[in-house]
Amino acid sequence: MDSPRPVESIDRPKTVTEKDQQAQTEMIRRFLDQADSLAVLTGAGVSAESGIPTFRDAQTGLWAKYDPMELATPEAFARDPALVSRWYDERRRRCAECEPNPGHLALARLQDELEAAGKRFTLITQNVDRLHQRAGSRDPLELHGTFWIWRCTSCGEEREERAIPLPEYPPRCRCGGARRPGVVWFGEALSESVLAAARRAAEHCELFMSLGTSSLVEPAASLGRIASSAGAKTVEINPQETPLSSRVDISVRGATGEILPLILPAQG
Ligand code: BV8
Ligand code: ZN
Repeated sequence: MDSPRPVESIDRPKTVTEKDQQAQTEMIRRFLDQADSLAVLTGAGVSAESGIPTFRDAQTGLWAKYDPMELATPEAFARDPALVSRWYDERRRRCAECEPNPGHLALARLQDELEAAGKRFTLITQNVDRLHQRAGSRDPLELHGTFWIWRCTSCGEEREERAIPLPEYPPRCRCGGARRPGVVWFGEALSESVLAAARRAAEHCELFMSLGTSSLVEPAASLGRIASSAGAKTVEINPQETPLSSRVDISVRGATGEILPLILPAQG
């Protein structure tokens, strides 16, 4: 099993000094104290320090010759349901061997602290690995679904599939239909109710944090723009610059597993 990448291996521009970062985390903590509602959008970068490759990372081994953007489509599943379900099974196996990292745990604690203080907290995730739930986060909005739920392409029956490895590729429903992962593929519409709830949270929050996402995938990436246009304070944490970086109030060049524990109120 690939061990989780040490944080220092994450390529981080050298320009940001520790002092800058300290000033940024103090300012984020002030934003948190002042805000009565927080909406957080997470992307694959939040799971990176658990050892789960992001969509931007080169794929390895058997999957090196495939482009995730190609595999994560209804066309790919229609063309080769066995290959695509094998790809998801490989990702599920790797995920089952990984643990939530300090970034996931900090977000779960942040939700506890804010909700205990009567504040509103909404976690919106693009990730399909459910590491947020394993870290203790409650009721995340899963914009892109999850590969722990599989749905029959014939009768539509949905059920949690925890068997690793899957019994066959693709797994079969009782009705004989092929089951597909319960994720939203490129070219597929997101759940209207989940997207509406995420948009509402972005519109009404006083503080919006965009964490570990390249801000390239729509309509998830529009949430940061909605929040900043609605007047929320906005924060981004990412070792790399993204299309959102120039729009946010604070853009921290750092790893979420490193930075998020620093913005939590001191353990009291
Ligand atoms: C749709 C599930 C319409 C599958 C995924 C405009 C409007 C609407 C749609 C589009 C549009 N323009 C283009 C589109 C089409 C498309 C799209 O956005 N394409 C992009 C690529 C241009 N969007 C869609 O198809 C969406 N559907 O709009 O449908 C419609 C309406 C009606 C009827 C029919 C159709 C559906 C998109 C959902 C796709 N499914 N996931 C699966 O996982 O297998 S998205 C997939 O990509 C993952 O969820 C992943 O999260 C996401 C990639 O984004 P990130 O999470 O940001 O991950 P990424 O790898 O990109 O970046 C990682 C970041 O982490 C990096 O910035 C890196 O620097 C950073 N990082 C690394 N380490 C760390 C870190 N950060 C912090 N700490 C670290 N340690
Ligand atoms: Zn069925």
